[in-house]
Amino acid sequence: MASYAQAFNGSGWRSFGGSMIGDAWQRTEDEAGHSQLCLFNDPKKIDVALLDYPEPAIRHFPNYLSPREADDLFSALLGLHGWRQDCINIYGKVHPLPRLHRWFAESGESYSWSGIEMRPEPFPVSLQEILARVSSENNVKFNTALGNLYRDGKDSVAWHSDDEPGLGPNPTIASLSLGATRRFLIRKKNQHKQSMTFNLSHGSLLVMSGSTQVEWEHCIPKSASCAEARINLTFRAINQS
Ligand SMILES: O=C(O)CCC(=O)C(=O)O
Repeated sequence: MASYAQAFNGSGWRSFGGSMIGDAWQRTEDEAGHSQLCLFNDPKKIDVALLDYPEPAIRHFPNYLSPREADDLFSALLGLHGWRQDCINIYGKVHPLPRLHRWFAESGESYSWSGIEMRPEPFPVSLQEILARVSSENNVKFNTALGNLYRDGKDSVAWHSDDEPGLGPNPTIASLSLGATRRFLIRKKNQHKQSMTFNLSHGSLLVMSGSTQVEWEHCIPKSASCAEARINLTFRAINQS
């Protein structure tokens, strides 16, 4: 479990007056005086949370799935046919995306970004129970999921926010990780020095809500030491109207 110190060291956060709320909550404050709360010491439930007080913005559940559940889901998804290799056009040059991906949608909701039109496919049986669980636990009716398959550490996703118009103004995104542990970096858009790193391991869930997608951006950098595959699913609630 990443500790409070690991999560916040070097990113400008400091403990604020030692005020504790309940058993394990501690308020922190950045150099600009923004108040946040973080929760630690409960490895079974949650690792660290960054909050726009009083609304949670980022919550990390390192052991969200049991090892067995995570293993089964990982092999079921890895075995699916149809992981797509798409390309993007950057300044007139075509580049293959450094990962494979696919788009699950309950009712044919579409998704397009940077000129890529994702063809919706129904949620496979292996994902239906987890879709219901993540939805009910977060009080959000997730109806789609973007799946990313990182074949090894050469695959990555660049800095971006999940802020497509169909997601609404302050979307909740629930991000489930399977397979190899990869670093997930998140930084304040207008102040890159304010950043955090989460090591997203097999079976973990990271939930971003509130103003996270407006104010922060995230990425998965390449990792020279990673030779294993990883699958990430970001559950999203798309409003089609
Ligand atoms: O792989 C991850 O953990 C992040 C994926 C992501 O940022 C996205 O799908 O928008």
